Amino acid sequence: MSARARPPIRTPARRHRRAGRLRRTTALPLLLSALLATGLSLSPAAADPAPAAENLLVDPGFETSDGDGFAQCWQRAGWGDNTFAYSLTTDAHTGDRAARLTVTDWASGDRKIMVEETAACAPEVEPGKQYDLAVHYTSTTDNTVFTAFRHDPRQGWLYWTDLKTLPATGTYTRAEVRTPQVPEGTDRIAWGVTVYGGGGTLTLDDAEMTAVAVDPPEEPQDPDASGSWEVRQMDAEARAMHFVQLHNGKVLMIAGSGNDPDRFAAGTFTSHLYDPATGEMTDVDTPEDLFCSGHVHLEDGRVLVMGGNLDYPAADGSHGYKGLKNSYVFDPATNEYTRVNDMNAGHWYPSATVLGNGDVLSLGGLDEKSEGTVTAEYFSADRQRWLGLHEVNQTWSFWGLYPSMILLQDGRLFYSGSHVFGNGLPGTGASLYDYGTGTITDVPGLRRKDERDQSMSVLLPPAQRQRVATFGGGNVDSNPAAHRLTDIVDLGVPDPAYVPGPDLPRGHYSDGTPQTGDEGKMYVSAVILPDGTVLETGGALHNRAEPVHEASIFDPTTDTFTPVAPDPEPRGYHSGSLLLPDGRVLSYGDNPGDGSYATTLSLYSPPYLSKGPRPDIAPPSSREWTYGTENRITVSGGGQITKAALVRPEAVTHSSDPNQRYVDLPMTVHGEAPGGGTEIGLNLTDNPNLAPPGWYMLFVTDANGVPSVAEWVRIEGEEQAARTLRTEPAADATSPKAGTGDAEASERHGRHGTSEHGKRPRRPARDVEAWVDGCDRSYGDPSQCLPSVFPAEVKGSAAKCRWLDGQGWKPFPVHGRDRHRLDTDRDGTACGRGDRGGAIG
Ligand SMILES: [Cu+2]
Repeated sequence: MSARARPPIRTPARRHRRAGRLRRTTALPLLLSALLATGLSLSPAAADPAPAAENLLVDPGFETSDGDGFAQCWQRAGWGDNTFAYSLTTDAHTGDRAARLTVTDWASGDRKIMVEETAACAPEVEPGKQYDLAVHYTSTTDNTVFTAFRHDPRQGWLYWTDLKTLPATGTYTRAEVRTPQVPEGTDRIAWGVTVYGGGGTLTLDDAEMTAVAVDPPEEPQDPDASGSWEVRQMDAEARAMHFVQLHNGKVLMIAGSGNDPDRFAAGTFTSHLYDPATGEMTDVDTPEDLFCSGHVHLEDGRVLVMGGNLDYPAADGSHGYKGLKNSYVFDPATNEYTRVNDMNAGHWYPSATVLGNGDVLSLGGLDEKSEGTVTAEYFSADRQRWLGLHEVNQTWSFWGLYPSMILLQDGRLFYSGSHVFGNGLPGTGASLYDYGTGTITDVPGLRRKDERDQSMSVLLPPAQRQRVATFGGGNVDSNPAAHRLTDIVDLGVPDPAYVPGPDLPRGHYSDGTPQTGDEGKMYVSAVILPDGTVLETGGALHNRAEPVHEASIFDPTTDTFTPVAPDPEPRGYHSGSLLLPDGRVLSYGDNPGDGSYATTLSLYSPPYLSKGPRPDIAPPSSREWTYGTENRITVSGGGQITKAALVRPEAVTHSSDPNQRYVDLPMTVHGEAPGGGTEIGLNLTDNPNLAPPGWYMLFVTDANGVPSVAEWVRIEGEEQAARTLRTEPAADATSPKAGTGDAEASERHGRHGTSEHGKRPRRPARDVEAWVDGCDRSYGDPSQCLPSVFPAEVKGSAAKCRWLDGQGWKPFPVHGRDRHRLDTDRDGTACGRGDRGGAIG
């Protein structure tokens, strides 16, 4: 088995765009109302567990012929290059017949036995409800999986999700799985069992589909649905902008020189360990200036840190920031950094994405000469080292700074268009990148792609849905007012395109003034929460100025924002947020233009923490999980469990954490556990690209929407499966077209899209302005950032000085050319007393 795509069987239906499904309401979450409705409609009989629930399937035992060699309401579906045979066999579990599928000569694709996608056969379902699916089966192959499709009255049939792997068995075995909550806009579902990869014989009989009776949720105990913030003073000056959640519960805070050239000159590089339970901070010896490095969790929970700051820009503008080649591994067991081999080029602001095989791909940033690096870097988990220049597939593309590169289920990377500093990339500003083939395909639809500087992208829950949202953004070079735009792309369809999502809700500035019109924010933080929603918080209107206090929760089942209590602290440049294992969110940082740095941390308790008792997961008997297996846990307390998920711990900086993901775990409810509580089987996907190996936070959420505290579990990479790097284009429907579209895109990007790896001529590094971060260094102290371009409404010397005053600036020195004419009396101090009165106003 290799990491692979699981393409749809219904390609035409899936080609439909999702336009029109997005709503703009911010009313009571639809999920809650759906649950309430479900609860209220329960009859007394349904609340009693004794009577068997109604089987919703037509001909569940494959007994009635459809007159065409198969059973009524069951279809023979599939695609790709393979040989297959369907039959009805008398080798039945009960009754006279069972359905059989034999696949031989498999080269690609899959074959399925599944419920017919018609109104007469596919059961009606209610959004928000869950369903138990079961079947008796025998199989000669492990490459089988429950697959579900859903029907949207406007878009037709759509692939929904894979649910559970069915291991090979020679005797009839019952397999059962509970679906996730049915998404809004779904009126029917169809499902079946897929055989993919290799070959084999699958026999099915006595299928069942029953609605899950849900206990009415408890009334929320706290009528305030906004959540609450606690602000803590740090007990050490940290100036950290890299926050990494470790699997021992601590948070690694990396500052390096903390964006302070004086500390850089003094060789003062710092990191701290933060304990959210006690608030305690511990120093960590930091070998190098890891300011502006990249970071990602390795499979064993250690943190790979790459690149960082070789030098600050020269005051005379002769060079800009320079990137380090160095790389370190931080080990939570010893709290030490250990050096690994250098990368092939320097990287200041590199990306870091863990792949399905546990390897890491790092792209972009500035090199040792302060130029945009075009060298891709590849860390081998097996060899625990960065590969040499020509061991890595090079496209010699410049990906920008902190490009958001998100791993998709077929092994490709999605460049979301979210990045740091200045304009987006040429073309549409978003693309699909196939590392194996070096193919880069533009993805259209991202609005204002040149104003996505310090926007934030997130792979929306669940990862299986393959949707990415990009929130807000600005541009430090042109310094427009940051916007409110949110765009969403469904990457599970053949030709993905961003479509508009709901605008970010408007917030307030620090003085209480409300935002108006299109005013939005850059420096956005987006954090996946344990209940499958996303908290969006923090940000500012302009380059290192005018913090916006606004937070809201995005619900990916309805595509709506619900405003919640905002962080009382400003969280602009060099801020970030991450999910803690107890379900709270930690927000940090703010590094405005005057060079100061936030000394507080904010802890957000989402509304679900004041909605009643929390379910509790007993410590799992095994914390080592493997792909395609069912893992049993015991849950007690709280309400009925409706969902379970693995959430990857964050390693976030600069509004970027492309590895953040929420992997849905379809459940099999096994009933009362021997020692009390409920025993639940959690089915882990067999696709490592959906859940790369490593430590995850396991959460369950009850019918009341209350999540548990996390238990830590580790997904172990399967040696052969996971280590196979995908080197071929995605199969059939999901593959990027190799034709003219690609060539055009490559042309626009200045990239070579067709020649073989290793033979591509090396392209030169990209010239990047010395003042890439939008700061005019002729003014102020080295740590300060006077905007190269002032906000549009701030015109004239006096107005600029008044505006700076409002942003906390004191009179400051002028070193070079006084481009903004802030030192009108030419005494070497800008915005001093003599510069204010008579200035050009
Ligand atoms: Cu930075």
